[in-house]
Amino acid sequence: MFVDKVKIYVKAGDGGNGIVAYRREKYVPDGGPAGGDGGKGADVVFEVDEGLRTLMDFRYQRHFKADRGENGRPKNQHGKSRDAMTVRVPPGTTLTDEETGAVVADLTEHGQRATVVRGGRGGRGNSRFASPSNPAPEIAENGEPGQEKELVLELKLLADAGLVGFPSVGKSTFLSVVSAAKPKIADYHFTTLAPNLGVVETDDKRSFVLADLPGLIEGAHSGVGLGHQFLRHIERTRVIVHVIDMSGIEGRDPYEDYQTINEELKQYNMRLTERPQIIVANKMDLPDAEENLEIFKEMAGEDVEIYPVSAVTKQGLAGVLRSIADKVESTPEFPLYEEEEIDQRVVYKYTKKEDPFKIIKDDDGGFTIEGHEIETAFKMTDFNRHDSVQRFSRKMRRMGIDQALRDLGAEDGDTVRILNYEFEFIE
Ligand SMILES: Nc1nc2c(ncn2[C@@H]2O[C@H](COP(=O)(O)OP(=O)(O)OP(=O)(O)O)[C@@H](O)[C@H]2O)c(=O)[nH]1
Ligand SMILES: [Mg+2]
Repeated sequence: MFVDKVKIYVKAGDGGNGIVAYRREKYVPDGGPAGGDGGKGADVVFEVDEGLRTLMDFRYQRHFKADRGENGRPKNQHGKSRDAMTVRVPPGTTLTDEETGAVVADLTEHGQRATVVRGGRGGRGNSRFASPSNPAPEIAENGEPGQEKELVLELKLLADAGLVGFPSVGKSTFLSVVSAAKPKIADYHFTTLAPNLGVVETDDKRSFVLADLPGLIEGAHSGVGLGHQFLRHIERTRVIVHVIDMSGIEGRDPYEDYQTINEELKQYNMRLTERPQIIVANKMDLPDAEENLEIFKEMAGEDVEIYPVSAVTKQGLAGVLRSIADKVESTPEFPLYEEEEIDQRVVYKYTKKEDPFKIIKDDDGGFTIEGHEIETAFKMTDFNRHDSVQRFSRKMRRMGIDQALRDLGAEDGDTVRILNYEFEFIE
């Protein structure tokens, strides 16, 4: 089965917790703090594996959770950090952040890697909080939560040229006679349900990769027929090979076909119209084809390159293949995304772009506090330790949350909620 679009969830490992511990040594009556830091949680990294051809494996595994860092240990020993979790994808995979729509990475070359979510840092152990005024603090931080994301993975094949056209015009037949590929061929519409790739060699010993795509019909961009979903596979191709049934054997007008398909390409993505296009006038072995070709040439004008062929009798193939190879060589690659569009930095920017916090008045008179920074601080607090709790309340004060609550009318004893926890507001 060919799978070219999936949605998955990735979560980097949380940092390990720091711990509270003290030195207990012979002849040292009251040892100092000695709680180690937690280790860093694992990142999630995507890597291209050229042995993969589709995104099929992701139909069975959609959740990827990386390892949590190890907790700190006594005697100031730090917990172990975790190695990144590697997720393998086929060449041509684009990763998009489902929430923001930002392109996270476009992975095309074997071995290319992208870190998609970062593991949390380890929480600090109590020895890090020692100060002259508090030489034996009862504070340890929990690990920082790992980042998480919903990602859309799309496979956009890496072909040099792509065959487009109405159903049954002979796209698969063409691929089958110019390469070793064995696509299904039949006289009904939508025989091809997923793209096929073939390696073509020209008579002057040049080669390129040609993709055979499912047929398009009018309205494909709005989902008619198989829709335009497969057009994502020609986004990377340098050359569009537009196949037309010049015999008109199905009762359609070849020139209208030509215009309809071009309109669909435009509707899908304006930039497809920038690609050089070669027209394969197919089925020239059938009656009426010659006459239709003359009319077509007149309508299309001089500038349009037309190659009359018959995929069935193999007439005219060498010339069109050479011309495709020429165009593939002379056309620069079309970058799918501008450099600045691929925003690897989203990973780091995440916390900063959010509001510091938001307070919602609940129906029962309580208050809910939301915001990445305060929620992270909350998760990193060990509420079993008095000093840790004190530190958290200082943070709330410093961020201005206490004052904001007061401004909204909070009084002693009111319920305040963060995430799924409740505590009391104390003046
Ligand atoms: N006479 C003649 N018939 C052809 C030629 N090329 C293809 N055909 C026939 O046209 C029909 C459709 O061919 P396909 O190659 O499956 O067409 P397609 O464009 O891949 O169609 P879809 O996959 O449905 O979009 C088959 O019956 C082929 O034998 C040709 O050059 N001459
Ligand atoms: Mg086909």
